[in-house]
Amino acid sequence: MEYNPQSIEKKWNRIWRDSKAFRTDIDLSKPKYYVLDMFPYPSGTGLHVGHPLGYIASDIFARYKRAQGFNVLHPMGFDAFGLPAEQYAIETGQHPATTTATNIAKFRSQLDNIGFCYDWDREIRTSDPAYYKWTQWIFLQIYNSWYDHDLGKARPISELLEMFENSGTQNLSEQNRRGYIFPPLTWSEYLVEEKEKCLMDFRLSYLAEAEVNWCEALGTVLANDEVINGLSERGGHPVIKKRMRQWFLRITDYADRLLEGLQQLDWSDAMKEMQRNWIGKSVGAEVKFSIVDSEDTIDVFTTRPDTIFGASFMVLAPEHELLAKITTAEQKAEVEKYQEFVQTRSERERLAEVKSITGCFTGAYALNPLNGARIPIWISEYVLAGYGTGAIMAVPAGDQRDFLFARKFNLPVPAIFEGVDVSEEAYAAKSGKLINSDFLNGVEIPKAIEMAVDKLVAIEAGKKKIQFRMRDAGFSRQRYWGEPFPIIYKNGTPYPLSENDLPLELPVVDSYNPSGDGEGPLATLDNWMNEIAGAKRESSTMPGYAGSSWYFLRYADPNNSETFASKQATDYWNQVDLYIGGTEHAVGHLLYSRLWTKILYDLGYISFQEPFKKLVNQGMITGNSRFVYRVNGTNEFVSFALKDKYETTPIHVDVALCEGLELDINAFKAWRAEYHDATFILEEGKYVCGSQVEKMSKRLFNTVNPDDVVQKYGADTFRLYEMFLGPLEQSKPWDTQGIEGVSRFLKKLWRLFVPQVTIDLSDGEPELAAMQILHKTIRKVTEDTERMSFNTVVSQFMICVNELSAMKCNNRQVLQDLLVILGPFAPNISAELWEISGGKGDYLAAKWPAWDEKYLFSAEISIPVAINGKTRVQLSFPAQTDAKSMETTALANEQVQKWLEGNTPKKVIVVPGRMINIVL
Ligand code: ANZ
Repeated sequence: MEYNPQSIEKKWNRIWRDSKAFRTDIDLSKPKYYVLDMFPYPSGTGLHVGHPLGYIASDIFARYKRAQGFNVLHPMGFDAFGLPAEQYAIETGQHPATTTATNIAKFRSQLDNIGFCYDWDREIRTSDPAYYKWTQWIFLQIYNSWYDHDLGKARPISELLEMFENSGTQNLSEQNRRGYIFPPLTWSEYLVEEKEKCLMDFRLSYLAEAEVNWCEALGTVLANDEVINGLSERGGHPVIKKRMRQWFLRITDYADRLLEGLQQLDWSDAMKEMQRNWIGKSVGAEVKFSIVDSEDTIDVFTTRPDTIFGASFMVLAPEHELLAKITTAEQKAEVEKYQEFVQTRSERERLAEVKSITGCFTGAYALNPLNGARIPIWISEYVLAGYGTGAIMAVPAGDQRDFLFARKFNLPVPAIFEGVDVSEEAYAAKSGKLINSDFLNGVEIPKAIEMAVDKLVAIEAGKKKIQFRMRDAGFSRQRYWGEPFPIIYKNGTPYPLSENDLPLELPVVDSYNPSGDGEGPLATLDNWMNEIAGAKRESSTMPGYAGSSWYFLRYADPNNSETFASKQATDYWNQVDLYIGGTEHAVGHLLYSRLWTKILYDLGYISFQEPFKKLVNQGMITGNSRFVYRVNGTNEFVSFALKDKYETTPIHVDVALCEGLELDINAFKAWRAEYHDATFILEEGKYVCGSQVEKMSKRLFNTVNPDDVVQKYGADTFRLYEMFLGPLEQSKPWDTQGIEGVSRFLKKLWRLFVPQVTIDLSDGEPELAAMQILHKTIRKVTEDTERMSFNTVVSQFMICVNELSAMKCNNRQVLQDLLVILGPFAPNISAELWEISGGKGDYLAAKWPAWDEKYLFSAEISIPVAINGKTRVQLSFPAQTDAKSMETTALANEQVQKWLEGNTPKKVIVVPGRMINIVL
C-alpha cells in the first residue's frame, strides 16, 4: 500500500466537512483561544503560494491549541468590498457582486485544497447586507458619540445635548468646549440647522470640507496611488486638489489612547514603532506673533520655543487663510501664482527631500513677542496646512529646512548655539547652551525650552501644546462598491436613518462610472437619491477599511440579527489571542480596528479595548522570475550566457514555461502570438533564462498556484514545505524543486507504518532509544510551536523519522504519539495513519502528549568519528564519557583501525558529546 496523498486528502476533507469537525461553540468548561487570519480581498487572480503562508501558520497554531485542550475559534471570511471589482465592472459591465461571488468561490476551493480547520459556519462577507447592516449601525453609534476629554472616553451625543440644553457650555472644560461658549438657555434659541452644525464639531464621525484628487478629464475623484506626479495614472490627465464635503472619523481624539494602548500589546517593535510614528506625538508650544499694521495674529507651532531669538523669518502654508488679508499689493500676483503651483503638488512631493526650494515673500512682517524684532513673512510648500497651525517661526540655525530656505532667499542665519558653527548646516541636536538669546543665554536647551514657554505664558503670547501628526481619517469614497451611508440630507443638513431602516442596501446601477461632477455613481440614481420625500441621500460610500474595522467581533456571533454580536459571545471569545497577517496593514487596518474597538468599548458594547493581543507578521514569499533576452529590433532571443554580445531587452516569461532555468522553447512560442515565429540563439543546445527574485505577482509571471503544487504533492507536503522554507516572519523565495525533500519525508513516515503491503505494528514495550527520540521530538515540537518557529519543527520531524526508520521502529505507542504532534502540520496523513493503525477515538480529539524528562538524558549517545574531517564510523558511548576515554575507545575500535590503514594519527580532537576527529 503506497502513500497516496490525493485520495487520503480528499477523504479527510470530506469527512471533516460533512461532520462539521471544526465547528465551534461557546463552551464555558474550556479555556478559549481565538486565532485569526487577516481575511483576504477575493481578487480575480486567486491565491498564489505566497498567500497561504500566514494561513498555514495560524492553522497549525489553532490545531495545536485544540490538542492542548483549548476551545479554539478559527474563522475565515472575505473583505469583499473594494476597488478592483468596481474597476472590472466599469470595464466589463459585470456587477461587482457577481464577480465577487465567483472570486470567493475560487478562493474557497483553493483554501479547501490546503485543508484548513476553519469553522466555515462563521464565514462572513463584508459586502453581504446582513453584515454591512452592522457596519452601518456602528457608523451611527460613532456618529452619535463625542469624545469627553475630561473622562478620556466617548459618550453618547445625547448626553452632550442634555448639557447644552440645561447649562450651555458652562460645565465643559476648555478642551471639551471645542471653541464654543454659550450660556444656558441659548441652545433652545438655535435653529435646528445651527444645532446640527455645532454638534458636528463634536461627533466622532463628522462632515467637513476636505481636498480630494480631482481629475476633470476623467470626471472622477482619484485615490492617492492613482495619481502620479500630478497626473492620473489612467490616461495621464492633470489632477488638481478640489474641496469637497467628506465624512471623517475623529481618530485624533483617540491619539493618546492609541499610543498608550500599544504598550500592552504583544506585537513586534517594528509594528508598534510604525504606529507611534504615524500617530506622531510632538510636545511643544503654540506662540502668538502679532502682524505689523494689522489686527490679526499668527499662531505658530514649535517644538523648540527656546530658539525664538533665532527666528529670522516666518513661513506660512500657501493655503493659510490669513494670506488674502496680509499679502501686500506688490506681492499679491506673485503669491497667487505660487499658490497655484502648490495646488498641483502632492503632499509627498511637498515633503520630499528638498531638491528645489521654492517660496515667496508676502510683503508682510510679524513681531517677535519676546523682543519685538520685525521678521518677514514668507510662504512655502514645505509648511503644511494640515499640521500644527500651518505656520512656523523659521530658525535657520536649528532646522535644516529653514536653513536651506534662508540660503536660497538670502535671509539671515543668526547664531544661537554656543560653540556651534552654522555656516554650513543647521544644528538640530537638543543639547548645548544658547547664546544671543536674552534671558536664555548660557542656559542648557532642555531647561531653556521650559523657561521660554513659562515666559510666553506669562506675557500671554503662548501656551504649551501637544500636537499629533495623525489626522482625522477620511471616510468617504466617491465609489459604488462599498457600504452606503445611512444618512440623508435635508437642506444640506445631515440626519441619520433610523436603526430600523438598516441595512440601507446598495442599489443596482446601470453604469459604474462616476457622476462626472465629483460624486460617485450613486449620485446618478435619481430615484434612489430622492426616495425619501424632502430629503437627499448621501451618494458616497464607505472606504474599504469600514468592514474590516470590526469583522473580528462578528465572527464571535456571525448570524445574530439582533445585534452586531451578543455581549455573551464577545465576552467569551473576547480579544483575538493570535492575529496573523502582513505588515502592509500597519497603520491602516490595524489602527482603525483599534479605534473602532475603543469606541465600542467606551459605549459599553464590548468589554475589552484592544482587538489583537498578539500579532505576528508573516514574511513575504517572493517569486523567482524568469527572463528571456530579445535582441533589439528583432524577434530573436539569446540565451543568458551569450546575451552580453548583443543589444538586448530582458522580458519576463512565465515561470511555468521553464524547467529550472531552461526555457521550453515550444511552449514559449505557443505562449503569445508575437512569439510564434521567434528564433533562438542557444548555448549548448539549450535556451537558459535569466532569473531574479522579485515580489510574487501575476504581472511578473512568477506566481505559483497552490492548487498545482497540492495536486502534484498533496496538501500535507505543501503545508510542511511552506513552513520549512524558513522563519515565518522572514521573506524568502519560493522554489518548487525544494519540495521533493519534504515529499520524501512523508513517504518515509508512511513506510514506518506500512513497510510493504500492509500495516505492521508491534504492541510490545518500546525500545528505550525510540522513546528517547520521541520525547526529544515532543519537547522540541512543543517548544518551537509555542514560539512559532515552524521551520525548526519540520526539521525535527525529519530527524525523528530518520532515526526511527534507522532503528526500524514499529512500536504502535511511539508512532501514534508522533502522529498527534504531527497532526497540526500534516493533518491528513496523520489522521489516515491514526485510523489504519487502530488509533483509539477521534483523531482530532487526541490529546497533545507531554514529554517525560526521564527520556531526555540518553544513557548512550551516538558519536560520529571522522578521519581527516570525513565521518567514517558511528560509535556508541555512555553519555558522560570523558574525552580521554572516548579517544582511547575510538582508536582501539576495529573499524576505525581499518580506516587508519596503519598510520599513526597526528592529532585527535574530541568534542565530548558531539564528535571525534582523527587527523592523519
Ligand atoms: C521652530 C524650530 C526651531 C523648529 C528648531 C524646529 C527646530 P515635529 O517634531 O514634526 O512636530 N513645523 C511646525 N508646523 C509645521 C508645518 N505645518 N509644516 C512643516 N513644519 C512645521 O516638528 C515640529 C517642528 O516642525 C516645529 O518646530 C516647526 O519648526 C516645524 F531649531 O519651530 B520648529
